[in-house]
Order: sequence, then C-alpha cells, then structure tokens
Amino acid sequence: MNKTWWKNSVIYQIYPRSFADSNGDGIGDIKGITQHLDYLKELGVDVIWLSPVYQSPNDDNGYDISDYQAIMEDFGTMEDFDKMLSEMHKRGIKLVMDLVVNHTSDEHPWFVESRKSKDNPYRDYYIWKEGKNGKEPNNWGACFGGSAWEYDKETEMYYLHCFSKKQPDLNWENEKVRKEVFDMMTWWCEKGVDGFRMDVISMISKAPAYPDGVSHNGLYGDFGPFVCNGPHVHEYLQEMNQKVLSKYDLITVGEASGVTVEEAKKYANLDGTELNMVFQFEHTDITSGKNGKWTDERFKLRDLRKILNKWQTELEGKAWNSLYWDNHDQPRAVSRFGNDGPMYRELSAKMLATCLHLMKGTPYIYQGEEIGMTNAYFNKLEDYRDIESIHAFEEMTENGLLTEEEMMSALKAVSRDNARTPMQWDDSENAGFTIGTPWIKVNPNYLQINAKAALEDKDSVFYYYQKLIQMRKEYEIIVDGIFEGLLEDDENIYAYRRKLGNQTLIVACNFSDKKVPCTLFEGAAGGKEMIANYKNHETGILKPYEARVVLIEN
Ligand code: TEU
Ligand code: CA
Repeated sequence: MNKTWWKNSVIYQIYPRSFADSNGDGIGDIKGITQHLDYLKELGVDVIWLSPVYQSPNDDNGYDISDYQAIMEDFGTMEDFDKMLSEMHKRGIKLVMDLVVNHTSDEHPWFVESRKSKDNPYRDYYIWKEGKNGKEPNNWGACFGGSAWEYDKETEMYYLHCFSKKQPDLNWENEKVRKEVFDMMTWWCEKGVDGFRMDVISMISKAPAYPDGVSHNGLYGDFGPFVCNGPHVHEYLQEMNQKVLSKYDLITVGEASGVTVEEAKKYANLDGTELNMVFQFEHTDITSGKNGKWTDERFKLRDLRKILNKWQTELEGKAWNSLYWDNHDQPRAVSRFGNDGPMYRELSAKMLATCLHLMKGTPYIYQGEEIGMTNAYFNKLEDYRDIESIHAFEEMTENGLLTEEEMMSALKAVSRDNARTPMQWDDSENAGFTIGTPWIKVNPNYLQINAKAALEDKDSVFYYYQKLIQMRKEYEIIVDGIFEGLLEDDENIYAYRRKLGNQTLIVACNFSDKKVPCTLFEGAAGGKEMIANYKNHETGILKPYEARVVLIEN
C-alpha cells in the first residue's frame, strides 16, 4: 500500500446524532451508521470521519467527553462500535475518530478530582488561576459565550474553558496529561481505527502570561493570539507523532483554528513529523467581523478566490491541504456558497463540488452535502439546539449588539444547526431518519431532497459526487498536479488549472446566476471534457452556476 494513501482519499464526515436512528428514540446511533454503509460504498468514499461517539453529558453534542474509552449510551455499545468498524473494513472503508483533547467534560473523572482540592493529584491536569481583584484572571471570552474563566467555590480559584464551562481545558504542559492522551490514542489504534481528526488541536498550548486580549465588541477579549498556535504546540504534536502516530498507518487532520499558511507548513509538513493536514478557517470565516461570525452577509467571490488560491499556491511542495466547504459547525455549502433555490440548487451544488474536488488536497464531504441538503432556516429560537447559537442569541441581543431580528437572520445564515438537521434518506415521515420524534427538526424540504430520490435519478448531485470521487482514482493530475489560479480579476468565475507532465486540467466555475463570458475553453477544442453540470455548452459563455472541466494533452 502506498504510504500517502490519504492524498488519494475522499473523506466523508458523519455527525452521528443526525445520521440515522436505528431504535426510534429520535437520536442517530452507531447501528444506524452500520445500516447505511452500502450507501457510502456506492458513493465511493474511502474514509469516514466520525464526530465524537464517546461517553458525554452532551453539553456540546459529544465534544465534551467524560470517558474516552466508552461509547455514549444514546449511540449504542462498544460491541456496536466494533461491529461498525469491522463492517467498514469489510467494505474497504477506513475510520477516522474525532480526538477531542484540548478539553474534557467537567464530568470527566480527572476534572471531578481536579476541582476537589489544590493538592489533588489531578489538580494540574487543568488550568487553574487565582482571580485578579476579585474578578476573572483576564478578560478572555469563551467561544460559547461568557467569560473563559469559571469560578470554583471549592478552592476559590478559576479554571479556563475556551468553550463552554462544561468543557474545561486540559493542561498540556503537564507531562502526565500528555501520557494519558497518548495511551488513550494507542488504545484506539490497537482496536484498529485508521486515524484521527483532532479537535482544536491548535489550541493545546497556551502562552504562559495569560494577558488580556483585544476586545472587538466591548464584551470580552480575544484569546486567539495567546491560545492558537501557542509556544509548545509543535513540540507536543511531534511528541504525539513519535509516541503514537508513527507506529501505525494512519490519516491525521488537525482542526486548526487561527492557523496561518506559515503555521500550516509546520503542522502539515511533508516530512510527516506532525500531522498529514489541517483544517484552516479563512474561507469559512470569510464574513466574520466585529460580532464574530454573527452576520447574514454574503461572501464576495474575490475574497474567496484570494483565500483559496493562497492556500493552494503557498502549501505547494511544503505541506498538504484539506479541502472542505462545510462540516457540522458550518452552514450548508449550497446555501452559503451556492444557491439553494429550486432553480439552481442542484446545478450550484455540482458546481461547488467540482470547484473543491479538483483542487489540490484531500476533499471532505459532510453528510447530506452529496444530495445538496440546505440550511434549516428555523423561524423560532426554540427550534435551535446548539449551545453556541442559543448562548450567542442571548449575549448579542441582551448587550444590544444585534437586534432579535438581526440575530435570527444571522442564525439562519450561519448557525451550526443548519448542518445538524437529520440526514434526509427518503420521503417518508421524518425523512426516514427516525420512526420516533427527532431530537432536532427535519428540514421540510426532505420531500424533494433525499437520498432515495437522488439514487433514482442518474443526473443527481449524488452521482455527480460519485463521478468526481472516481476521477480522483483515475487521474494522477487531480492528486498531484500543480495548481495555478486563472481569471484572477473575474467577478463571477472562479477558475484554475492543474499541471502534471504534458497534461493540463482546466477548471472553471460560475458562482453567479447569470450567463457570463468565458474564453478559457476556446483553445481547448481537442481537450477531453471530464465532467460538466450542463448537457450543452455555449461558446464563449458559462451559464448560471456552470462548471466545466477539460483535460488537455500536448
Ligand atoms: O470546533 C472548534 C471551533 O473552532 C469552533 O469554535 C468553531 O469555530 C465554531 O463551532 C464555529 O462556529 C470544534 C468542534 O468542531 C465543535 O463542534 C466543538 O463545539 C468545539 O470544537 C469544541 O470542542
Ligand atoms: Ca437511536
């Protein structure tokens, strides 16, 4: 087997709570996943990244773990897990686990011990500080609202939580913490899992001074510069690599909030001393501003192009990219970057797929993306389940930063719950996700948009993804070709070429709902059309959301 198989792979992300419910309790589960593996085999993906399935009180849907070596009851048993893993392997599909080790749940036994007393053996597993003048140690705000520090009466000190107060940050400076994490990872590797997606791994090393952060909206300070890409992060990852990763044949991707191109060259260096690749956030933070992500503003193609082209060209020969439009924390790709109205939903979903899958890097598909699922567009706050959305609504409106109408509109655009509505399997009640009451509302458009309908239509978004995945297996240029941006001033078209040996692949994507002039294919008459989302082309024109791909040999 080739050692860099992860470069040729396409990865599919499953958010288990919303994928398939096998027992009618309204919550997706492991058996539900196992039941749908043939669907994923048909799609052709090589790897599944499974969002957390570990024991958790579910303050943040499993990203708050209370036992790393047990399965959440809602999701099933360890036996169900082992069965799922072997069924995946039987089909030649690999499994990537979500590794959430920047923080644990406050119900993890380590934290339960840690908060008991200042001299508890687990005290230093977490980050405890004295208050300052009767207040928090500094002005940092947590990602899910409020201060990043929680006062604990027991010992009259504060602990750090970059996310919710039920997600205390681990102290990676403590060698024992690192050993616990590495041992736990080894345990999963011995079980036969094939890799890790590492949650906010760029945040595990904090700058020692803990200074106040700059405040963008007058509420709290930004911890980013002191928490992301901190002083020892590369050292810790190299240690993890030596002690665990290098001993197995794995795929590793670090979720790297705040990562720059320069930092990514270290995390994802081609020598393989740290990780295979990272998720960067520049294109998903594209409209963020003084209120963080909370806006309904639409992105501009010129900003998107600048970001994507920068990552493509600057990592060339130095590090490896991961490619994604959406995941469980982001709005639906077709709603955000395409057009989810009935006229252009399928065309623009295919266009986005083309754009992403032919860039250099490893593509990720988030469940439902392959059938063009759309944002939830909930009209009521009560429909939201996400801790981030609910807390942000309170914080933004109570402090007068956004009105309730503005915040509802922002939630429709960027709430994480847009990606968390149940997978739409068919047109039966609750989209075939559950026979019970789903834990979060099903998108009413399941009658039109569902996997069953997609499988019955040979022109569906599903089969388009299937073809793109297949192309990656057949054409080396898609994996290894050098990327060059084209038409870099165009307002509507995103275009690039890939080059390998005597081959050139030209990719052009119209991000608008207008016909736009495009002369890129004029000289490519002898080329081979690789894939297209329209049956016919017009000379010198790209139709609304048209994507064209031509391979030329000379
Ligand atoms: O997300 C980390 C992260 O950076 C998020 O704050 C992200 O920016 C935000 O959700 C987008 O609004 C990871 C997980 O993917 C997320 O689901 C978890 O809630 C979070 O870590 C804490 O574990
Ligand atoms: Ca269930």
